[in-house]
Amino acid sequence: MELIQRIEGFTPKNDPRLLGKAEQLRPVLHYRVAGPMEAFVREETGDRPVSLEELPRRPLGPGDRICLDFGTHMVGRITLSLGSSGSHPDAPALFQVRLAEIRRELEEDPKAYHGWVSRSWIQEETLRVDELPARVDLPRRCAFRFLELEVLDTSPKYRLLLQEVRCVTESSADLSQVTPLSIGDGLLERIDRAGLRTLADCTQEIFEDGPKRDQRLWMGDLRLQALASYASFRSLDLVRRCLYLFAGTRFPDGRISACVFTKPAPEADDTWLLDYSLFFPVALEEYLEERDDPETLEDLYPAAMEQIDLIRARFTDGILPRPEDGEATFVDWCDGLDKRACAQAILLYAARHGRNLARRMGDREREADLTVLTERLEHGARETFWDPEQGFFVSGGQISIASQVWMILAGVLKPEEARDVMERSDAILENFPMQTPYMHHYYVSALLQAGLAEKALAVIRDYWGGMLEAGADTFWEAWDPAHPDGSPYGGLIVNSFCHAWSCTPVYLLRRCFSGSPQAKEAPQES
Ligand code: RAM
Repeated sequence: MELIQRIEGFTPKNDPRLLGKAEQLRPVLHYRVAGPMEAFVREETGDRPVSLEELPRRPLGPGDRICLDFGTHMVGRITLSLGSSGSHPDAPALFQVRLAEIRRELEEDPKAYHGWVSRSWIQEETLRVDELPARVDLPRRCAFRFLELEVLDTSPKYRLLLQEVRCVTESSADLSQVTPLSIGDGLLERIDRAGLRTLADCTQEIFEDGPKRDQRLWMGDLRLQALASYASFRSLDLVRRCLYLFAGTRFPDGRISACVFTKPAPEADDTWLLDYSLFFPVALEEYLEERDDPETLEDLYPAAMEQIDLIRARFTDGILPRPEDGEATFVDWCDGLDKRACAQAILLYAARHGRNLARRMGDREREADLTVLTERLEHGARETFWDPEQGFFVSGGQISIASQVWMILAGVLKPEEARDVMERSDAILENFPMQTPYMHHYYVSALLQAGLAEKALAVIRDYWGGMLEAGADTFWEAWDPAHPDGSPYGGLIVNSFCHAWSCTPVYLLRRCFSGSPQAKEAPQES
């Protein structure tokens, strides 16, 4: 499934007042200096360790490669200190630097990538240095754990020396300020720590989806990072800033874009996803549950309501999504998935949050209107998508886990029905397998909502724990254990291995289970 939307002559509608408030909320970045923990040379027979102490004196000539391991995932700017050995350098040093978030990424051949996401995201730089010694700042902020330098050429008269490599890391979340989970369960504690690091590395001047790619504010990602942040770093001003950014630059008809660029200036992308725009009222309501903030409510309430109105206006009779509405819905990177049931459920889910917002605003008329809408949507969902014989929701002839999950989160089923569906969920998992931690988050939430806390916890252990076992320091954008090399983009090399929407065990473990861990309560999904 490719996600490429392009609107000729797209000019977003900007609201300078809202964007001005977003600008005032720009956070301060924290910096820390880090260096490599180990060095090695990649060889066909395996990695050969190289002593870090000896590295500055190790002459590197054409074809030599050296790999540095910084010990964990980091985001920052890298400086190389270079020298030479032999005669005075009589030609520029030509070398390539590759950065990799995981060890596996280094095995990939960048030239072999022909996917639909730009290859320009691959973190490699070819550099030519005329004078040695030199200090070279890599031009871009990097997301990495491994750095590999390969010498392309020096000259017969000299060799290159890699004297020092350091990284100044950047994040607006301070890892040292959050106490890691301590519940006497090693695996869950490790999952929590990797989740915290994932979130911290994505918490920059905005909530980025991934610091390697796309480095951008996406609504679906923001909603989940905000939840995880409430349970950990509590970057509430940053959530607020991001909400103002979404409301401040929109499609000309008022729709909230799926993502917003912030550099050089805020600008809505010409990509629209039905579910993502509906997460705006959801995220606003959740923010207000964390903080009493009448100013933000007043500023952003109109944009929140507009999203619900614009989408119900698209649906047949205001409640039934058309095929094109399903196609405009993201849900997961799952090819061939019919998303109409999800689209309807997510409108219902957003309408329930919208009703809470209306209540906060004291907007009685709107509250009543949304109450009617939720009743109609609930009724419509049962009529159209529920198959009582099979005991599952069916969308376009498909029984997918995504449809069950969203219908349950939207509160369409009675508690005992929801439990029955989710108890049988294993039987349908293979129909349209979930591709991402994003979809798994909602799967776990639906299990919790259905009262199946143990099963929910088992999914966290297996799925996020499986990523740790496969070598994750931070959680990945996409992970299907059955296809560990899979990519939604046509090449693992452009996958993001520190992706915000994957950090939610931080929220789930801290907010939805108590210390033992045992379910305390299901997340407030509606
Ligand atoms: C990708 C990113 C992002 C996600 C969108 C839909 O570009 O992974 O996180 O929200 O897709």
